[in-house]
This record gives sequence, structure tokens and C-alpha cells, in this order.
Amino acid sequence: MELVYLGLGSNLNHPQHQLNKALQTLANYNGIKLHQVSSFYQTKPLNNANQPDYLNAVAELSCKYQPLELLDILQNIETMQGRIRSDIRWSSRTLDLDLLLFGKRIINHPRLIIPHYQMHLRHFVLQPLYEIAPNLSLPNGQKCKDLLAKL
Ligand code: ROI
Repeated sequence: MELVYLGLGSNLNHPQHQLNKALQTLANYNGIKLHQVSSFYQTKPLNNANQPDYLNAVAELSCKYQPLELLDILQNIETMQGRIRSDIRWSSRTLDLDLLLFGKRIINHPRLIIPHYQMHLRHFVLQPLYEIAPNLSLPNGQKCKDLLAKL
């Protein structure tokens, strides 16, 4: 069974409600099994400081879907929760669901890069990931614990 790790983030419209609602949708979704969810972390916005703080978390799941199918499901959940895709890069968002890892797969597709291309640089990803999977490594063998320590 491949374990999938998902990053969740919100900084608009009651972030705690947004994360809980997305997790509930995932937990009830046919063909998805939600195994673990980290604590929710309040974090300072990265890349664009002029916006509200974020609430971030990481979830571990398994599913019967292929990565692009799961991506469609996640983007539908984002849209259902009122996310407007802005042309402004790094803008505030009601809900961000990022596929971080899909087992040990390496994927380079126009719609999906796995491992997530910036996860190794993001404290708000690595900290909650470490909480639920302290021994996890990336497909290239790098330990998430070591990446976190380097930040
Ligand atoms: N900053 C934080 N702290 N958390 C996020 O989830 C997040 N997401 C983003 C950008 C704008 C890069 N900054 C963030 O997309």
C-alpha cells in the first residue's frame, strides 16, 4: 500500500473551519482512507508577508486512485470550498491542498510534480510531516527529519 502525504493550508474565511471541512470530505470520500492528521500550525505567510497568517497541517492517506485522479479530487474540494484561482502568485487562499508525496513515486507531469517541488524548503510542510511520520524519507533517500533540521 502506498502512503500519500497531503499538505493543507488556509488563510481566509476561518482557516480552522476550512481545514476541518476538507478533512471531513476526504475521510468520507469513496476510495480514500485517511490514516493520520497532524496538529494545525499557525504560520507566517511565506513569499508574501502582506496577508493573514496561515493554518497548515499534513495528512496521511491511502487511496485507490492514480495521482492525477487524486489531484482532480483535491482540486474539486478546493473549488467546492470557494477557492478562487487568482492570477496573483502567492495570493491568499481559502484552501490549498498540495500533493506532497505519493509512495516513493517521482512524477514530472505538466499538472503535477511529485515530490512537491518546494516541500524541502517549507517549514510549514516539514514540521507537521515530521509530527505524523518522523522516519519518512523522500524518494531520493533524504530524510524529512534532516531537511527540517537544515531550515
Ligand atoms: N505560507 C504559509 N505559511 N503557509 C502556506 O500554506 C502558504 N502557501 C502558499 C504561500 C503563498 C507560498 N505561502 C504560504 O501558497
